[in-house]
Amino acid sequence: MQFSLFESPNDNHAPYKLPLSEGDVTYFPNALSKKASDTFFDQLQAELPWRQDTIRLFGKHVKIPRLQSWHGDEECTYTYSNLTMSPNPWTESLLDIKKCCEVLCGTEHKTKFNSVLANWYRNGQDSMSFHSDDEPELGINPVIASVTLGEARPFVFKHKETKEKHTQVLEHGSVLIMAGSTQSHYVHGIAKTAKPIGGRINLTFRHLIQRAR
Ligand SMILES: O=C(O)CCC(=O)C(=O)O
Ligand SMILES: [Mn+2]
Repeated sequence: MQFSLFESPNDNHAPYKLPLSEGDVTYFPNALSKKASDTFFDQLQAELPWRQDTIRLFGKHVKIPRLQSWHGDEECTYTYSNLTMSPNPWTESLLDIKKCCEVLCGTEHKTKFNSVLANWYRNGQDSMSFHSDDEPELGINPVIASVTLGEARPFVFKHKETKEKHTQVLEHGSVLIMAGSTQSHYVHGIAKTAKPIGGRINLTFRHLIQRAR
């Protein structure tokens, strides 16, 4: 790695907790330097084996509105929406970013990640519908680190019962850490937009728990 991963800290870069009534979400703007973020965006776009998967929704087969690539340790097979993904191997860029997220999680959450879902939103028509990251493999109260590279997009939390909403624009080089009971109480998603916008890559680092065989 020939560049600094972290910006030198200043007031604009200070992390803050989102004002959610439940759960625990911390936003780190500019967690990665501009140069590192630009480089990672280009590398990941070129290197990852991106695919547009099909899921079953209300009995129908539909293409998901984005490209994705699942990576992780050998044993990290992941299933969501009836889609089972075997892990692609780690790349050097993914390992560098993983290390950075583990440092950010350091003092408070002490998490080591063993897998990552990469999503490539090619334009404003690509999106992710409301969901929680609450698959059984993630365990109770998972810590998930979400890295944004490229176009900034609004990320919306919606409380499952009160319907309270909170929007955080996720900027280039930012990391959002979701922890505690966040997934139990909220769904989250990225809406489509008619605005002509550029591409965005999002990486969600996770720790999958291996079931006893
Ligand atoms: O693109 C994002 O910011 C959200 C991604 C996400 O929620 C997921 O991968 O589960
Ligand atoms: Mn999610």
